[in-house]
Amino acid sequence: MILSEPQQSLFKGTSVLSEYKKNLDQTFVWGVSSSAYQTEGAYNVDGKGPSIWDTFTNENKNKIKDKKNANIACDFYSRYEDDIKLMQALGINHFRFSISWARIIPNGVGEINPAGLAFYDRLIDTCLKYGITPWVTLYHWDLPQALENKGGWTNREVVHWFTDYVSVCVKHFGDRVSNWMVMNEPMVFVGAGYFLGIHAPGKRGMKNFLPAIHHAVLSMCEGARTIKALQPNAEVGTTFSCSHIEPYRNIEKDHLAAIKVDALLNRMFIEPTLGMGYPVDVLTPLRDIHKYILPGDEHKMQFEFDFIGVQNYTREFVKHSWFTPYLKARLISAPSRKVQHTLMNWEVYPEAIYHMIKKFDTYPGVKKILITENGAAFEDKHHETIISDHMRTVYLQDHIEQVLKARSEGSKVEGYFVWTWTDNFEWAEGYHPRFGLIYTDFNTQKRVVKESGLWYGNFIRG
Ligand code: GCO
Repeated sequence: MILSEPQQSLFKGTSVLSEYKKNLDQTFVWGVSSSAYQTEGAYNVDGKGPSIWDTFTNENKNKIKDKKNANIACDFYSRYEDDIKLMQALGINHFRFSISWARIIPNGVGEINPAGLAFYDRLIDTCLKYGITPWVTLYHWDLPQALENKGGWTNREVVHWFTDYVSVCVKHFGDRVSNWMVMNEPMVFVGAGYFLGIHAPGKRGMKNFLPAIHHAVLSMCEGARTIKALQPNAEVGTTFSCSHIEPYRNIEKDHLAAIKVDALLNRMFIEPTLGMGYPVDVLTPLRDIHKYILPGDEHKMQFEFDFIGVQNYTREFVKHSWFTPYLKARLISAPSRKVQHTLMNWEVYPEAIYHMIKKFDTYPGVKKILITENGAAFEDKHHETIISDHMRTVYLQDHIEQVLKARSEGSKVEGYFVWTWTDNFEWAEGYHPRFGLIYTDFNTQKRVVKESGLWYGNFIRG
């Protein structure tokens, strides 16, 4: 897509950013991210089995803010080719998407669905045809419902179910896919799905949370080993959510609360994989996780990932709170602090991503970092020919600047993916918060490039 002169000048970005970009080598990866459940739709066609998100959204309508589901979502299942063509037109060469386990193996274990494999064959082949490198996430939260009926992530058997599924994918797609991410944000799907009950499958409490954490860690590492065994040259990563954490007041109680929240949100999943064990020394209420660790697990729960995906959006302030069970800590929201925030009520604080890169960079076992998600939900303004989303453009510019600053100081960050390509289904928040570079009209499925999309494409192309 070619921009007119006035459009180009709109999108210059900061001069610091341009300087960083100029000095960057060609190998830095610029891409966009998405996930299967949030975009594909086609929830029950061509032999796909139901996932926990199909059940959660269709059976518990009150769990989702606008009572919607992703049965259709962006209809990416039929529109993928147009979306990829548009990606190419903007100059985006790297696309991160996920595979739906229940499309490949409808019951989670056993029989494989050829139509499911065929869909991802078409998708991957189309990416390659348009010069776009696929980055594939194997698990972005949509567990087959049949496996949830047997306990889901709380059942240790899930490790075998998962590695079997991973091996089907790698055997089938490994000739064309060389960048894999085993999981997306385990803390979020385990915390929100098996402790707070606000995401699928809606389970709560320590008795679900602790086994789900441990089985997710085992699956992440055993899944990664499965990929490497079948495809030794593959680049194998996994992704972690994280927020920069600060104490609300400069008092000891808040400092201690911040240490606990940091351990829970930022350290719980990466540290065991690096051989450091769970951070239960500061998270004493989670000590019982040891009940689920069997002899031999110490090795199974470690893996030397080729890269880790860091997913950051904001920072959080933490205050001591007697009333919060277990943690005795609570987050002070951005609106109540009266600071600039997105439609998710997340503070806009670009330095957070810099701090997170530095934090992960100091772990000796981390070989390479990619920012696999960063982006923002803001209100879009519709004009006749263009959708203006200046706030998103500025958000991206400021965050990318921080990423490149960390890199210029020697941090091993080697790529950046915007969350997200098209507006899509934002889990329990429904369709209201739009994160896309591309506007989706959910009635007609028409796509319109937003200003942020034009800027990002222009920026990548230099
Ligand atoms: C996540 C998921 C995405 C979200 C995004 C915005 O990281 O939570 O990967 O699916 O849509 O982060 O909340």
